[in-house]
Amino acid sequence: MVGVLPSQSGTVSRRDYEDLVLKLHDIQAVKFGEFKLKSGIMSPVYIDLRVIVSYPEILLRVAEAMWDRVRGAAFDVMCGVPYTALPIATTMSLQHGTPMLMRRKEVKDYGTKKAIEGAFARGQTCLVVEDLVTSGMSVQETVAPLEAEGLRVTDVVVLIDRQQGGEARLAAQGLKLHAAFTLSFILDTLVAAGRVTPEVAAATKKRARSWPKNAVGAELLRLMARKQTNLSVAADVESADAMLALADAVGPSICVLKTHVDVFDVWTPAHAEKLQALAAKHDFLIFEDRKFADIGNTVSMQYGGGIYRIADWSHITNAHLVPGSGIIDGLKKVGAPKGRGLLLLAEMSSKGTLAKGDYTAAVAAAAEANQDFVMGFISVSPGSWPAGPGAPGLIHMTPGVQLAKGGDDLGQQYNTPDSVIGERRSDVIIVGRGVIAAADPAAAAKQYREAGWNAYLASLQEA
Ligand code: 5BU
Repeated sequence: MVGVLPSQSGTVSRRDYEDLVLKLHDIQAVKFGEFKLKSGIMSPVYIDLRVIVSYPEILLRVAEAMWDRVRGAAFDVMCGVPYTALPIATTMSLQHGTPMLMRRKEVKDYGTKKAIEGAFARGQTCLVVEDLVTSGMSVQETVAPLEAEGLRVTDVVVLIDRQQGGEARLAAQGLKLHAAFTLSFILDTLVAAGRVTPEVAAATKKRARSWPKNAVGAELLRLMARKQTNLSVAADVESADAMLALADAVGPSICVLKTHVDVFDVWTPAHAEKLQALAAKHDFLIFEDRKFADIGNTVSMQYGGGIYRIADWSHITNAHLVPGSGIIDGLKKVGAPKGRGLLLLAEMSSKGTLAKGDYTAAVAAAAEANQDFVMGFISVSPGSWPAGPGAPGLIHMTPGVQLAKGGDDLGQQYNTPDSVIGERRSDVIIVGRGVIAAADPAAAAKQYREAGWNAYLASLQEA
């Protein structure tokens, strides 16, 4: 056995991981090109780890690479997700003496057949072993029957994280994801070895998604997963009181309430307090769409002070990058100590916008360099940015959304939720008049929520 262990110390080095990527590519467990998936969508990457069973040495290395990642996690038993992960879990069990359980794939929750095979006691902790995580949904199908048997599940280990939101989805359920590889790591390794062109790698990374570094960004992804909504309503109504009433009405359907409080006649700290109470009641985040655009020193005063004191109550605000990156520093000085997040305007929905091309690319670079405070973008078509939609942990929020394509007579241009989330690859739809001008805004918000979330789930599965 010793001869095939990845390294003599028993821990797996970066070189070992890179070497294993090349081996997986050799046996065509990971392939690049254009592949048509079940959904009919074309994908530049195809991963099929079932072939690993035919290569015992690679199977052993895979199991060791995954074991290395969960060092430090505490568990009594392990359960592989059927079928591809079963031989991997078995190998880990044999190598390290941790007992294994098996989930029956065919058993739903009827009859007397056992859903979980093996010997275990209620209250034991079970590690879930999976080959690949995309959106995290198949892992959840294994976690549910384990928990129904009284087992605790806190950690999940996978060979490959495709970076399609799985980590966020699992974190929302209190599950920590450990991955031997991210898709980005695999791509970087194959590009370095000359096996994949940088163009194919860039096309693949366009779809990648990882966990946000900014706390508000992370909270937004958790909130979206637990509340099953990617709808933000733009509360552009006539008064602060009307805004509060709207927030209460659409609250159950939204992840973010977007405000323009400078359009109201009156704004007091009491309004801010009431809005915060509604955010807590309905579980949504507040986004004051202030579009800061001055030098760092000025925006820090505008953000923290004045009549509005935006940083005191708004989880999220946004800024143009026209002044240069000093604007991020100025806002961060005020917002970071309060745990806030910033969106940069990379594109706008209005006709003739100058935010495009090189400007958009510069915004993406500034966001990537400031991910502690910048949580994402206001964007319109991130899926068609030449260098991909920005760093994988950044979130895209897109205004100019209605159920029918169109516009208004002042330059606004509308796309549908399907187009914005599916084709243009944004995360959150921002809807103003589509909801607030409807006869029943609460009902309209439900409709937009459903359209947005269905498109979001479909986009996670395509990957
Ligand atoms: P509408 O009623 O859905 O058109 O409202 C859109 C909202 O989004 C409104 O509050 C605008 O100020 C905001 N918006 C936008 O429409 N386009 C942009 O590029 C940006 C913000 Br940034």
